[in-house]
Amino acid sequence: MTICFNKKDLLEEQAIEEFAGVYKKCGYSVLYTSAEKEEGIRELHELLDGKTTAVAGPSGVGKSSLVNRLQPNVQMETGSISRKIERGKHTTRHSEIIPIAADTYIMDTPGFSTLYIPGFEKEDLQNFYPEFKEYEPYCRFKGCSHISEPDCGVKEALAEGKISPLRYENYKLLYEELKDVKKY
Ligand SMILES: Nc1nc2c(ncn2[C@@H]2O[C@H](COP(=O)(O)OP(=O)(O)OP(=O)(O)O)[C@@H](O)[C@H]2O)c(=O)[nH]1
Ligand SMILES: [Mg+2]
Ligand SMILES: [Zn+2]
Repeated sequence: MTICFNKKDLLEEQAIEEFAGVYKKCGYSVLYTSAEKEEGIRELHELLDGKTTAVAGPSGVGKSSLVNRLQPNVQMETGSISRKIERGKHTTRHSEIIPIAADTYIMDTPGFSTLYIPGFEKEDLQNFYPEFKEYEPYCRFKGCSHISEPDCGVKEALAEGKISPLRYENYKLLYEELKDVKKY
């Protein structure tokens, strides 16, 4: 599985490598693009070839801008980032499927601001952190959430630098978000 990070042009070379390293260690491939500077677009085309793919990501990361680079014959609307809230403005309001090559389609989708997927429970989240798996046998409790339980193998691995703090902090953030959804 490959994760595409857009807006490469806004990152320093060192940050690019650090960031890619974190995700590669977790078993993902990483592709950096810049829709603005037209970088990585050919590689992205190759990855998508022969498949139907949906973009997914927060509002304002440049999903529609990438779609426009992949298919110059369409012009999906793009929107600037709000300076005040430092987020996108939810420019794309509906999903649209666009042919970009033979048997190859890309679907532009609205960005999200929280991770709310019907039926997706906070307990499911850790399945998307494959690097936690090998430390789970060291958790005292079965079904440990690795958040506040004592004797947690994942938190021990974190303390020993075996798990990336960036990944763990993201996990915690998303876990809290999914927990809050339940209240409504
Ligand atoms: N610096 C930089 N800016 C970019 C890049 N790609 C897109 N942008 C800018 O980011 C802003 C948001 O781009 P969009 O393509 O509208 O983002 P989106 O992900 O489709 O946003 P939503 O439709 O709201 O989900 C625009 O101002 C783009 O010009 C990039 O590679 N580098
Ligand atoms: Mg968009
Ligand atoms: Zn645990």
